[in-house]
Amino acid sequence: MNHRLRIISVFVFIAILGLAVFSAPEPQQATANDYSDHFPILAYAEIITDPDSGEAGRIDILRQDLGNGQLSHDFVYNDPRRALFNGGNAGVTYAVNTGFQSADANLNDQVFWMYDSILIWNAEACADLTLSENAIAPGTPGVVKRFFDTGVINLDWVADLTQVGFLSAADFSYFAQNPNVLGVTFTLFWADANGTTDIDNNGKADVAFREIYYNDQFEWADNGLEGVQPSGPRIFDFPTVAIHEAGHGVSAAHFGTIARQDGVLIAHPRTIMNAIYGGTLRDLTGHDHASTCANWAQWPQR
Ligand SMILES: [Ca+2]
Ligand SMILES: [Ca+2]
Repeated sequence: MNHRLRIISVFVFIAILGLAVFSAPEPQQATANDYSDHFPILAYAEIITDPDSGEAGRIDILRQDLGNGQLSHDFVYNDPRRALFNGGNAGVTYAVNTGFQSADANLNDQVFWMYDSILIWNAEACADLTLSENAIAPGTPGVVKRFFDTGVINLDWVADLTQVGFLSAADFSYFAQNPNVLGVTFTLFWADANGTTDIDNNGKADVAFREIYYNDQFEWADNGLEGVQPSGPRIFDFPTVAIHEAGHGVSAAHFGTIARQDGVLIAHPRTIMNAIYGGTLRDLTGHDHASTCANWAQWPQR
């Protein structure tokens, strides 16, 4: 059954940013296990936008995401390149940066939700994801944030997936350039002189790390308030967006058919990973279970 959705925002999967700033060193005599000339490139930004922005084409996108619910890029188990940065963990590590919090009045425990949005995926009984936490110094600027500031990708991230937190457009030029973006998950790939790598030969580009940011220009809540208020700004449910973005963080892709019916966008089936935001949804649905199980139940034997 279709579910009518009060449309607040639209997820848009945008393509390559192509922002590699490293020049690869001179090719060397490489062995099968020599990844010393590999470097990270910023490859994808998966964003959620405010449809009231009137951005051309955004609201009227009709799409079908009916694949296996998995992104075309993923972490490599026991990746020696990631191990250099995540403490030597063969699996996937995460970090929650508590230094960039929003002061929005209806956002009571944003740190809890930054954790919970990751752990809800980790809790899937079918999956062997087994995320583990790495500490990050509160207020450490994100790698992508610094990239937008300086044009350099610093080789100093501490986890494979980091909830960086809230930034304003004034603090994050990405949001200044895209003022309608509510939240974004950046994915960086490993590359070498020949381009994106796939060292485990699973047909998926190898992920170096991911970072999630939220736009504090908007009004957020986690206390049940959301939508168009009688007066004042519109309010967006933070847990809903955080769980969706964390889904991208563990390689979940958009899923479901998005259509316009009698002037109203509908999504079918309703899932956390729908390409549109249709109001508060804080539980994984059957499809979300299925897609993450299909991906991670095989970990690390993919
Ligand atoms: Ca791969
Ligand atoms: Ca705000």
